[in-house]
Amino acid sequence: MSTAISRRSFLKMVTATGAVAGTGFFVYPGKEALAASSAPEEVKYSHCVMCNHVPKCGIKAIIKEGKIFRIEKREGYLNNLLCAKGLSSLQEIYEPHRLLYPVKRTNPKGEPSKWQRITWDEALQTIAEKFNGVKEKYGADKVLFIAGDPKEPRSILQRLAFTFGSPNTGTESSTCYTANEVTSKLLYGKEWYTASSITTPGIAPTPDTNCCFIWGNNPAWAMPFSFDRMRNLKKRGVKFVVVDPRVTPTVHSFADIHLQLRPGTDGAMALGLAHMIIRDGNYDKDMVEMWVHGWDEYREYVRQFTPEKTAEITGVPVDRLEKAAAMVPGGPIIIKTAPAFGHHSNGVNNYRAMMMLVPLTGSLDVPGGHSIVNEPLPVDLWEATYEFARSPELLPKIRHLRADQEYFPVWADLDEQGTIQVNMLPEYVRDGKVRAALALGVNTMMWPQAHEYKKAFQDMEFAVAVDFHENPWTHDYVDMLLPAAVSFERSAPLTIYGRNIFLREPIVKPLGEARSDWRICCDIGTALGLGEYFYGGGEEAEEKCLREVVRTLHAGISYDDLRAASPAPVAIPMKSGPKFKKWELGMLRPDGKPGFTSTTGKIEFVSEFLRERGFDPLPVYREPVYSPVSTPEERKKYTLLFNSGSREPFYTHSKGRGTPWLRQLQPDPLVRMNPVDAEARGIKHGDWVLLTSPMGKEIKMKARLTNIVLPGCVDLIHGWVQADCNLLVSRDFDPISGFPPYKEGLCEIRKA
Ligand SMILES: Nc1nc2c(c(=O)[nH]1)N[C@H]1C(S)=C(S)[C@@H](COP(=O)(O)OP(=O)(O)OC[C@H]3O[C@@H](n4cnc5c(=O)[nH]c(N)nc54)[C@H](O)[C@@H]3O)O[C@H]1N2
Ligand SMILES: Nc1nc2c(c(=O)[nH]1)N[C@H]1C(S)=C(S)[C@@H](COP(=O)(O)OP(=O)(O)OC[C@H]3O[C@@H](n4cnc5c(=O)[nH]c(N)nc54)[C@H](O)[C@@H]3O)O[C@H]1N2
Ligand code: SF4
Ligand SMILES: [Mo]
Repeated sequence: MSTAISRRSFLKMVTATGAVAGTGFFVYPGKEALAASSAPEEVKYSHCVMCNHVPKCGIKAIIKEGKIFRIEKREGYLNNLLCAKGLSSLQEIYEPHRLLYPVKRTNPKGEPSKWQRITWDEALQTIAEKFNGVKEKYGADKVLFIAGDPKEPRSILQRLAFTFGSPNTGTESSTCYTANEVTSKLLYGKEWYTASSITTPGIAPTPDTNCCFIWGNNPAWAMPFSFDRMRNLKKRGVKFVVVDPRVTPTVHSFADIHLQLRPGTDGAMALGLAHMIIRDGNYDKDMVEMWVHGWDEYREYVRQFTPEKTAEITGVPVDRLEKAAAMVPGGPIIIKTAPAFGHHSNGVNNYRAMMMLVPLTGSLDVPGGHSIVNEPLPVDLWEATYEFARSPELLPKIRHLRADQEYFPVWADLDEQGTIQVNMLPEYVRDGKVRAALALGVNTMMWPQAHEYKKAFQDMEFAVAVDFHENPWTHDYVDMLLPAAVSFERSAPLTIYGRNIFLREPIVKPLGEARSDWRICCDIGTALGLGEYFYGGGEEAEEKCLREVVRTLHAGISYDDLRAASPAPVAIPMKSGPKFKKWELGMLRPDGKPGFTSTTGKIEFVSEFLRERGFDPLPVYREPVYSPVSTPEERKKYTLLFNSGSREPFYTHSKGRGTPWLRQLQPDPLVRMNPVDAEARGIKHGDWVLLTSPMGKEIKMKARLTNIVLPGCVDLIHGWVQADCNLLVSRDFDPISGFPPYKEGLCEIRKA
């Protein structure tokens, strides 16, 4: 053990100076990471996972002496441009504070951690004793298996949970993608492939697309590769409407019309557009007559959202609303949105109102519209198979033990993949529904009022985290910490572009004693006495798992075929050509009848599923929980509307702050505010300011004065430990999806 600066003091240091320095206990000795520049070069191919996008961007790595020396874009690849984060992934692997060994806590949880290095054998034995102990005393379901933003370990984590007997697996998608999925399932039915493909239209430029809405999405910063593809769409003459309270680079690059609405009023905006489209007869009458359930009730509800009322609620002038509605006729529309759309207390209903515009305008599963995937491969969102995760086989027997059932019955009843809504973790622990956890890549700062989640981990009988680094804001509350291999050191489940399947193999060896998440899960499964499902653990388990993933694709290819083709992909041919309007062809229902898998077999503009569970079945518009309209008293004290967690180009959530290239580009936690609001408060560009909200907490950020944000609005960047914007966000979850209201609320700012 060298003398050291800990990760904690390292973080303080980088906070204070923006510099990276020092070595320490868990610290990778920096110099050894570097190869001699004269050494011979070897080229290997991989994929970037710095922002966990699918499809991932291609990486060409120059290797010398077994170390990555340089990273370049991968020519001839679908996503071949690398953003700043992708280019900096080199620094993530050799970040001087990589965690290299398993460690256990020697002091109480909740205090600054004191860790002791242990062997993998001791770690696995302890985990097995603790988890099996909880299982014997309280039941297997009391152990939670949770993954944060990392997507790749989710299938193996589920296999581990279900085989152990717990239905309680959760992910960060509790704040991210699942609200889209819930919305889509409420409209079209539980069938997952339909739901996921409709909500995420691949912007495949076709001359048939008439108009593209970019709604609550800033691909310029959050999804650079799709930004590029959308530019092609623009070049082909497609018209764009951007719906965003900010004037982002996406607005500058695309918007023929910018609807700069008050945050959180999207539901009213969508209902207002529907009003004008119906008023002008610009809707698909056959579709509505044949395939929409609840049309009369919906049309009656929409009647009240006149242009004038919509303008009053959203703040967008009537003439601009009319211009946007007038763009719709003439062909199918595409609505490009993003998970962040669900970050509202009325998120799902706002979403439903917006997504109903797709069938309303005749844009469902037609050329140039929102297509439903043709001959879907049986892979989950994380590029492994359900069969591998064992969900179809095991989940039906244990799903009644889900911890989220009483809190979010809509989510729980719609979910067939086995991912619970984890945002009530403090309540689950308080109520004894969760007593232990395996946490792969979890960051407590992702939740509103993070201290409650920290306490939840602290109060568990046993919690073990797996990460690249020791992050005190999460790991001070767990009992044990295991070192994870980074993407370049491990295989992926699979990497899939359309029907092209890539095998991503490790390009360098793991540093220290780091292990891949897949192997760690197999090792834990084996230690738990379930070795037959986890190949006995050990170094070869990962490959054996992947062989099983490929086998369960049932696509006529094997793992060896993929390896032989690597780094090129293997293409899975379609049995027949693409089909459209698949519901008419009976392709969406297991019984082969025309229609959808919803309760009524139609597209539910009025949701019977919601009605059965006591919710209003219409896509009702409700004001944000805190807003000038709903809380006028609070508004007097907190005069600014806030939007937290806008993506910025250089970081993914809480990651990357220790990466020198990125930190140089963005050294401080920022709040963007309009110069008008700054001047009224005596704040100058670059001043440190204090932010407060009705939650009673205070954080300190640096002011960036910019016209990107509307006067009266501010925009806070998330993921900074020294300024966690989620302390200002309330836990007023959307009652349907359980999503937090990250993108609405009130706050006040003063000079520090
Ligand atoms: N205020 C506000 N809060 C938000 C949002 C917002 O917009 N506003 N957005 C929400 C959304 S959409 C999301 S997706 C979440 C983000 O969710 P988080 O899960 O908080 O994302 P990260 O900060 O990336 O944290 C991931 C952790 O996993 C570790 N890690 C990364 N890759 C791996 C891996 O492969 N294996 C292992 N074992 N560990 C790994 C990282 O070191 C890090 O500690 O935040 C949510 N929180
Ligand atoms: N660089 C980078 N890229 C990322 C990530 C990252 O952390 N960093 N995270 C990834 C993840 S997990 C996700 S979920 C995606 C998120 O991707 P996006 O959803 O595109 O990201 P955001 O910047 O949170 O939000 C998009 C836009 O929504 C606008 N907005 C805010 N409130 C409202 C509102 O009430 N109504 C409307 N219509 N618009 C509103 C914001 O002004 C912003 O311009 O990004 C992914 N890409
Ligand atoms: S957009 Fe950037 S961070 Fe995301 S996969 Fe591509 S290169 Fe990596
Ligand atoms: Mo996300």
